[in-house]
Amino acid sequence: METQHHLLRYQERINNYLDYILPSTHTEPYVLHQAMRYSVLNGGKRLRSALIYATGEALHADPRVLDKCSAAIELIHAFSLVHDDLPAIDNDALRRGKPSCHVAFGEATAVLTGDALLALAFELLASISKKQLMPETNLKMIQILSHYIGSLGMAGGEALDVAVMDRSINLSKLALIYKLKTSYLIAASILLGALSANCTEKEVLDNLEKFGLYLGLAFQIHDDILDIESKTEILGKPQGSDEAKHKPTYPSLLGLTKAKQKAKNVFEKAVGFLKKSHIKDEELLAISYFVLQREY
Ligand code: GRG
Repeated sequence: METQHHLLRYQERINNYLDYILPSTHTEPYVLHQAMRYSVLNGGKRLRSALIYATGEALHADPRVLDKCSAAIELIHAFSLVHDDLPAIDNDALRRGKPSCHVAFGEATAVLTGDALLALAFELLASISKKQLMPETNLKMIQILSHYIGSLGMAGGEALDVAVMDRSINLSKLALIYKLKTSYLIAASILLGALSANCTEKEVLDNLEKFGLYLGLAFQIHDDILDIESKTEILGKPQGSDEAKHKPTYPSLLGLTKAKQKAKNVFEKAVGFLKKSHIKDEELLAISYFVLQREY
């Protein structure tokens, strides 16, 4: 109940803000702007922005800074999904219950949509005013985010993911792939929330980062489980596609029961680090529970 309440509040807020900052479809290039809006304003759960708002509010951040950080993360996340769905990568035709960007607009536009979303994300972050945030903290945000989505983060995780398709790997390799491709963006969201409040205390940031990394792993293992147990209509993407593509997952390596136990253990570890950060955690915890409660 609490989880639902907080998530809905943050979803409404970020959806309105994203609608406001995305270029109009009446501005050239029309089709590119249609594709950008189509790929962002199409009903994502907005978990990452909810984590930013909840972390930032716990530390009394300026709401205008939180809006910009949340939008930047959602734009990057949408970019990663558009490119992930491309024929050259996962070749998925359905995303958030609708035709994927390349199916709706063609591959060239989908590639450019990703490029433009990434550029817009960093333009937004760099536009935070020095009255709202110390410039060195703003720069740190940009450094953290660009590092966590580059070759040592999300893009690197995706490269490894593509390389192991159809191959057998062990659990530690899979854990590395999940950390890079999923956990780093979730950890970056939480760190951006804290930095929005000018929080620079190393111990707090270290514990929050670990909270994010473990939460991200729990999220991705639960995603593997949903791919087996949920339905295409609920997921908004094809159920069973991991198995169909012979993708290594936690359930494929451990079995379903052990994978579920692993997700719970990892989630508890995440909560342990959140507690160690000593920040006000009511809303963050409510949002975190959604990671394992969600059905899509
Ligand atoms: C951004 C530099 C840069 C590169 C991108 C294509 C790519 C490299 C990365 C893709 C990574 C990827 C698809 C990871 C999967 C993460 C995941 C479980 C996504 C689904 O997240 P949800 O369920 O999606 O939060 P919604 O639709 O709710 O937003």
